[in-house]
Amino acid sequence: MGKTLTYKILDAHKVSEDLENNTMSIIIDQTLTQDATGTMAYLEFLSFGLDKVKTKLSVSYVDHNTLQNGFMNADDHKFLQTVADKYGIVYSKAGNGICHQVNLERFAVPGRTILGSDSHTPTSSGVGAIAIGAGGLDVACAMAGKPFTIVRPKVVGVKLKGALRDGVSAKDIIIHLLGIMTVKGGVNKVIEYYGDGVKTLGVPARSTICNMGAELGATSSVFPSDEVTKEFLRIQKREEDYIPLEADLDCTYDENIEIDLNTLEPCASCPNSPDNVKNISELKDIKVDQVLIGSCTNSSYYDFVKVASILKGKKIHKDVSLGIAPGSQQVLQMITKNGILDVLLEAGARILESACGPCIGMGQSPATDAVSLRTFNRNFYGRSGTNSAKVYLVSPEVAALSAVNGYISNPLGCKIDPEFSLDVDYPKCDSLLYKPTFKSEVVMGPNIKPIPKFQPIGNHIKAKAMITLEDNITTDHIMPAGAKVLPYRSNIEKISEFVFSNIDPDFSKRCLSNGAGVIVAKQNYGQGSSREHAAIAPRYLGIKAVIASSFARIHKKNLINFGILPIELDIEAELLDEINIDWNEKEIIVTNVTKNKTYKKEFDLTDDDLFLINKGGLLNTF
Ligand code: MIC
Ligand code: SF4
Repeated sequence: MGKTLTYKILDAHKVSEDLENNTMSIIIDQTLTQDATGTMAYLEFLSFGLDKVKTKLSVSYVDHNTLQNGFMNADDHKFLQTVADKYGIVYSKAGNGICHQVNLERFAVPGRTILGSDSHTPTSSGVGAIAIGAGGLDVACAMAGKPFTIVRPKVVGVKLKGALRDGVSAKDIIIHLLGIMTVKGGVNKVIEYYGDGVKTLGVPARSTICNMGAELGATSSVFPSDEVTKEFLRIQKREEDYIPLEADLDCTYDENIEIDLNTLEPCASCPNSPDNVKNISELKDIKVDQVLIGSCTNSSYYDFVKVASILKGKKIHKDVSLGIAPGSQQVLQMITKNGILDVLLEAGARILESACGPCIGMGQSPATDAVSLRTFNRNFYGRSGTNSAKVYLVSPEVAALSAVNGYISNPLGCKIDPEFSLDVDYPKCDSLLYKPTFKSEVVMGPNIKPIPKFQPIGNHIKAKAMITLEDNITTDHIMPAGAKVLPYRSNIEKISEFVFSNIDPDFSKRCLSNGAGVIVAKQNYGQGSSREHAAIAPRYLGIKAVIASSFARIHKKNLINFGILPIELDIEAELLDEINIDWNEKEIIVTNVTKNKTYKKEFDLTDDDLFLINKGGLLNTF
């Protein structure tokens, strides 16, 4: 029987597998980090005592904390630059662009495995790689040459049929898929695209789709590497990286979904979840206050060609603020040369830095109760910096047309203006990329604190429920980001003050005054970001276990990496109920002492996970 593309790549990188636990370990060819998760990842890497990274390529990007309001972020950048230079890592300076956009342009190679300390790392899978998001510690281990272990993924075959109509975009494909699969539908799966519709999508469009596979909770997504990929690599002046790759025709998928591109409608993810999907035609007439175009999902040259085609000769509505963040220096240069920047400026756009910016709450927070249309990938509660804002995730076409009209508008039929050709020169633009010289000494500013040491949690835990939560709690709920909190990413003691602060401002004080605590939640706990701070900071506050009906993949691994026991159970609990947990490698017994209820389950983590929890986390194993 033929193989899926997913398993062609995974099997070519497999170093071992554990059939009993249904896991496989793969060697990682390339890594990427960004600054908000990178400082921890490199502190962890430094603790291994190696003299250089062991990967084919590792790149350290600065794109998240670029707002330098005080010394902290600038100190982090300096630390990252000096570590990169000393240990053999390419450094992408602030201003060079969003990690995933630059990685796609300059470094992603078909057939390779890429591990990144950012959940949207699968953006690079648009060229036919298997790119996976992970916590910083897992990426540090990959840089040290250690294999990365995943649950053997199920492969979902998504057959794309036909071609998109004018005004319908790759973003609509993935939003539509989110409506079908939901934000937990992709956990421990790879979403593999095939069918005659694939060849109608350029690499940037494919990457938009792979990018938001993260919102499905998927391990990765993948497109074949074909003539379209070859052309993309040629215009990026690295044709030599091309190899053709596709699934065998007789392969079978674990799940099958078919999407008819010919009939797909422009759609949106409505507040506050990417899987709250409606067609634009159902939303028309909603007044819009803010429109933002950019982020690692939609900030390619191709996206701005579509935006400029709609904005050409028009002015944005007087009640709308339109912010535009080109994804990279390359994109910025291209829109400057091709007249697109003029069109945007004449329409009334505000040009933002080539960085994550408002996507991670770094500026541009909307007004109270405002409607904000964003071409981004996440509209979780509070992420924009304004809790009452209503954030809709849309395509660049919907965003541009709505900015002109002042209300949500359907771009069906909007064509690309031939003035803005896609057949242009793609400048190499590596002026903010630095190859390592192995000469620097590591510089560590005063805000960069050592990672706290944690003791093992022990097999008999007496604790209290420090918070009880619903389904789909995101890492933005657990460990908020934004301009106020992000500067403390290298300082666990300080950042722990902000755990759950958007939904329960007393959480951290309550934890510290109670000693041991547990978190009780429902389905898909920890969806979203790879930030390991959402595990380390609660652990610092005394959280020993999280009891949830189910977990998101990256977060579950982060909990284990820092010695917190993830228990998959649906239990009844209220705030401050006394919870006892007795566990060993065979079973877990959870007792809600206050409610006099006991729950039992088999121990279902792997031997490796058990080892890490018994040790008090991965860092204690070195
Ligand atoms: C995000 O989009 O939430 C982030 C910020 O890029 C995170 C990483 C982080 O929290 O630093 C991610 O997606 O992993
Ligand atoms: Fe940056 Fe937003 Fe992409 Fe995260 S989702 S990497 S914050 S642009």
